[in-house]
Amino acid sequence: MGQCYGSQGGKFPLNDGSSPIKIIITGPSLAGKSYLMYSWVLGVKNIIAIKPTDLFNVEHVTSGTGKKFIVYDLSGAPNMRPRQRPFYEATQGIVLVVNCADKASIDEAKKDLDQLLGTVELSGVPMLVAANRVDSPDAVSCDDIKSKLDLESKLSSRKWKICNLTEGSQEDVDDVLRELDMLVQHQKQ
Ligand SMILES: Nc1nc2c(ncn2[C@@H]2O[C@H](COP(=O)(O)OP(=O)(O)OP(=O)(O)O)[C@@H](O)[C@H]2O)c(=O)[nH]1
Ligand SMILES: [Mg+2]
Repeated sequence: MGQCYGSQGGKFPLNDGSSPIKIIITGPSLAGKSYLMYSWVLGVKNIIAIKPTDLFNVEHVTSGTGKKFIVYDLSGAPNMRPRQRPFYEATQGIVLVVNCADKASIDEAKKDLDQLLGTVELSGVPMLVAANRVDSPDAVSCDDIKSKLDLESKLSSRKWKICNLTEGSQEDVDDVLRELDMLVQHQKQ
């Protein structure tokens, strides 16, 4: 079982259960965003090579419990950010992927987090932080990501969680989807 830690808070929902839940995956370049999305679609064992994302990829994903999601995997390239704003509309859950094995990526993720928190369309939307490659040599730990990104304080007004993603673990990628779904469902209550 992958490890997830978090806290609660937050506001409005949009989905009555008949449409797929809209998720965006965001974070720095090479953080592992597309890897995560295609792990949901194909399974970790079936991923061979992934190209950097030009602007976005979109896929329909069905969880193990039959829950349906529409997932927008956004490019991490900073020059694409202004063109990504239309994808934020009606988002119900955000995944912020951080590459724990790359200190520069963690600094980038801090900037990404601040940009997301300042975006009115995403106000109050639950966020799951995926600590990718947390098992790599010299990786920053999940707890360090929590404090470096100041998650407790910055995400205090929305539902959030941080989950580990360890190399090749389907269980971990499935946990991310399950935990994000739980955040979205709690948000609706
Ligand atoms: N084996 C393994 N490879 C990974 C993992 N995460 C990412 N990768 C690889 O690292 C490279 C970058 O990952 P992507 O998922 O394409 O990164 P991204 O965040 O989508 O990057 P952009 O599209 O450029 O913003 C790809 O070659 C992936 O196959 C992981 O957890 N395990
Ligand atoms: Mg990508």
